[in-house]
Amino acid sequence: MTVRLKPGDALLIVDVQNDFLPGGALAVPHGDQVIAPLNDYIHRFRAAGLPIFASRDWHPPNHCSFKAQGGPWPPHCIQDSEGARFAPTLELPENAYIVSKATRAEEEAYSAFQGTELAPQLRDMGIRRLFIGGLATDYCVKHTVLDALNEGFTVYLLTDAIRAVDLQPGDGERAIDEMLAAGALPLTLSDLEMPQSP
Ligand code: VGL
Ligand code: ZN
Repeated sequence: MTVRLKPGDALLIVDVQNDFLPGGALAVPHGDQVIAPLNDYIHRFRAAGLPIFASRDWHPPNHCSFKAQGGPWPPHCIQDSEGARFAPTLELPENAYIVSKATRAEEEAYSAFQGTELAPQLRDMGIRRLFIGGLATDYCVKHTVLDALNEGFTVYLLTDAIRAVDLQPGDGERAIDEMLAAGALPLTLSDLEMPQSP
């Protein structure tokens, strides 16, 4: 399958933050392997003049998802901490749109759409198709993709630019199955073609 980029397309990079990389507070196994392919996507979208969005997990220190508050996770992606910064080797452009989520202590939000203005912002910009990759396949990527489909966007899942936490073996594969069953379309870099020149 080949897909040609066109106006109305946007790249959405989910949570490629230090705490989700090897050595981070909530390291996703091989999470760093999404960076090189995502940089390739970034370069394609920039060359095509298409917008790039990057979500970030952006928790207060007492967030409900942390073990001290009875949640499942160690503290991670605390607002303004080093661990919450985007991976330094991710080549996000100056004009990338940043979406901060799960910013309130009482509410977990795996999806970049939950509690944010992302959907209206995308609609205002005339975006119809989203190309989604990042971390982690079985949490924030999955929930973001499912919400994007529910919001009516066409979703391409960048299968060469996602990695899973895999708390239970197979979680990542099951998440991919669920996203595809819900209507996401799998895509890798080699499927992508640049816009037709006028
Ligand atoms: C995530 C677990 C906790 C994610 C965020 O970005 O997938 N996972 N918070
Ligand atoms: Zn989190």
